Amino acid sequence: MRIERVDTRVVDVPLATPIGTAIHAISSVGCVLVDVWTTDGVVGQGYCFTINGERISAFEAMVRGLAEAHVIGRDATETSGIWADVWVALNPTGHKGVTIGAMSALDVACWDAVGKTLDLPLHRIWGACRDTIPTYASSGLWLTQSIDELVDEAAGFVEQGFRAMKIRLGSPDRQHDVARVRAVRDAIGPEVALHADANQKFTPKQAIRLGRDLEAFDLVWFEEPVATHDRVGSADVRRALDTPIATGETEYTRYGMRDLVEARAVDVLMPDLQRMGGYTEFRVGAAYAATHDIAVSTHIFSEHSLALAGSLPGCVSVEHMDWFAPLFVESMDLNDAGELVIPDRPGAGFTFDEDRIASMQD
Ligand code: SMN
Ligand code: MG
Repeated sequence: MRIERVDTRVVDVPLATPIGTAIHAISSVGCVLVDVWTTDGVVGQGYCFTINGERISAFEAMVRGLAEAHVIGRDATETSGIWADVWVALNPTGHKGVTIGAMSALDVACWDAVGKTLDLPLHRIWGACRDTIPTYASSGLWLTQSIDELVDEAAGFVEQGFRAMKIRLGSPDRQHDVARVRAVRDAIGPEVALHADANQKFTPKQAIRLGRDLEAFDLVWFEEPVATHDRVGSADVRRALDTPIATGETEYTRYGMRDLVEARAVDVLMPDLQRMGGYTEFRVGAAYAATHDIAVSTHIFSEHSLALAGSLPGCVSVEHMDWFAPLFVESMDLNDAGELVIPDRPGAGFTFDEDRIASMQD
């Protein structure tokens, strides 16, 4: 399965409605789609993205540069070797941001080609551990919504079959965040799990005060309470609260995971497929987390994270974000227990929907 060609294209996928967090205003996700073609005619697919497509051409250029120097001409099974070579080559440029995001798209595409060639789902190649994984509805309960809208949306998630969901925090007035969480908790009742995400909005003191006010609402976790670089602050918040702290989506590679764990800043690690650098490095980060008995929950990239969840015993949930669904022919399958089914299809289990993508490029 020698790789003979790598194609890239950029597509802007609009969100159903513009949304906001404490630090984002998002109306679309601009994606670089990567097709890795092997000499057997198999295509492996991956992507990376930026919010609103900002500076996405830099990612496409980085994918092309890495593909030409390190991927084309090699066997698709050489994922670890490609990763190691790219790591060395990127030393002068850096191991965060555009470089690692581009590497991620290529690594996922190579793995997808391997699975499709062998006609096996990736979680089976890596060693399967489950058929389904808990999830939570994450495409909603934004900071920009009124309390009435939050309550309606939360009820809608329960109607769709979700048994868990995530609300965003970060209102200028602490009591407003408390009122928002109370309204959603009242709407869904005690049996449905509720996560909360502050997107790094708070100082440690602010996060502790809010976190104490929110202890009564039995949150699954308080996510990114403080700036991602403030690992000591995150550890302070974690020590002060009973509610578990989830963080890690803004960190890069195994070393970002290590820094959070060593600082005792995290209860649930949330590696992001793009910022980890793809499946190969995500699995290294997850193995490191396992040596500390730290749970892992995947950050966005819902479709492509299912193969990871199906092979990582320490994975406790996959975030259900619908942003990228229009890219794929196949849909994520939510079962009657409100869990996502790990697809038993070859490779990552998802293929680009060419007609839909063409219509989005018009
Ligand atoms: C999030 C990430 C990226 C964009 C918007 C919101 C959020 C999450 O932190 O964890 O879903
Ligand atoms: Mg988050």
